[in-house]
Amino acid sequence: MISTISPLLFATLVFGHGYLTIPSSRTRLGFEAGTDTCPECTILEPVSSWPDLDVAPVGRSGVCGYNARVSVDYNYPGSAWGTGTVATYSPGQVVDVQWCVDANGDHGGMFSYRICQDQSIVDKFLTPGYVPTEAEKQAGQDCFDAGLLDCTDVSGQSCGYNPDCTSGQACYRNDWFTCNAFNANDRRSCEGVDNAGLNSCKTTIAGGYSVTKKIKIPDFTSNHTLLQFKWNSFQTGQIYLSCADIAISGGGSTPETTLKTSTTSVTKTSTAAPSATACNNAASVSVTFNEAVTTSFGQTIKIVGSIPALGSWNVASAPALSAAAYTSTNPQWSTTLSLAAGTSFEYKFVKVESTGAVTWESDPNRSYTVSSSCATTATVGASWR
Ligand SMILES: *[C@@H]1O[C@H](CO)[C@@H](O)[C@H](O)[C@H]1NC(C)=O
Ligand SMILES: *[C@@H]1O[C@H](CO)[C@@H](O)[C@H](O)[C@H]1NC(C)=O
Ligand SMILES: [Cu+2]
Repeated sequence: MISTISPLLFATLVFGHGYLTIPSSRTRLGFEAGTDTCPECTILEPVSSWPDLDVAPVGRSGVCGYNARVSVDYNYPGSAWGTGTVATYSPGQVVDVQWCVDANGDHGGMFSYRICQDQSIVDKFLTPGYVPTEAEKQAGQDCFDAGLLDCTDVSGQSCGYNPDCTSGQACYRNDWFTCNAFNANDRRSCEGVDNAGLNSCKTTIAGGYSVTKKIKIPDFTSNHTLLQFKWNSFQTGQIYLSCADIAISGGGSTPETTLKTSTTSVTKTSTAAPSATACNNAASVSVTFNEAVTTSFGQTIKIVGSIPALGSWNVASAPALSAAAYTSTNPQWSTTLSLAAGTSFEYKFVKVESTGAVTWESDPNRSYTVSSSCATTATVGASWR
């Protein structure tokens, strides 16, 4: 059904979001110091955030996040964060960690915590006044990716699969933490994970809901290292990154602990990539493009871009999206296209009036690379801009 809805509702798809609160992230400290006026707005976008959770380069967002709204780079110490640590843990300790999702920007998806065990890499993010290069930021992220703190490392913690992810997709894994179904009627998305009350944590747009989990600190010590939080949005092409300065000290590691750790990491490899060795690379991928855009009767949304399947920048030959799933609360246009694995292209969504008049999205062009892994489906979530 197509209907006109208020611009306010559209804004809810654009603003909102989340950040690490416990331990206090650099973002939280920046907010508390008044340097940052929207801690939940530290966003890596637009990127492919779903279903391949770790494919998006971190760019200038780095491992700790870049808040473009206030031009704050959290990848090096500032006056209010990064020169000291906010928590001290011990190796193997199980600790509570918490992040905060804004009531208007709860995009569902999955989240994770990581620790990079290479001190020389982490040190790049601890030096006051030194701005890591994008290459160093990416090298940092690669190290954090290798240091995923699995949900399943904590005995007794329940670790599920995301209801918006299907078996065979790259997101189908329970070592990450998951939000509830994006469109669930009850306990939806990330706010539904704990069902915490509104304003159980602080955001600036519509109030926050806290999401608390347990992680197991790895068998590793450092006087100053970083705990990274990463949330991949299901609904939008957005990833939220923050980090906290922590110390891990004490607790000698026994031979048993070492043995257990190596066993765990073998298990972890097979959990993290369940089908990596059991598939042939897909020749083509069914890529679903979901565009959140408010339209009125007679308007059509198309996707036009640099490859023939997207009309080679010619709107007349570009595929139209379907409004079959459009509702006033979720104004979603969607299409699924079969695209050759590995293809890279640029594109935009356009709004076409019944008169034929075309409105283009604002610059820059969006870009996408079709995965060339086992996945045969992918979803790109976007909002009109
Ligand atoms: C941490 O600091 C203490 C005291 O300065 C020092 O003795 C120790 O070697 C440091 N540990 C590491 C892992 O750097
Ligand atoms: C987007 O792509 C078109 C076609 O290649 C190009 O003409 C245009 O300059 C691009 N826009 C930006 C902002 O790069
Ligand atoms: Cu958002």
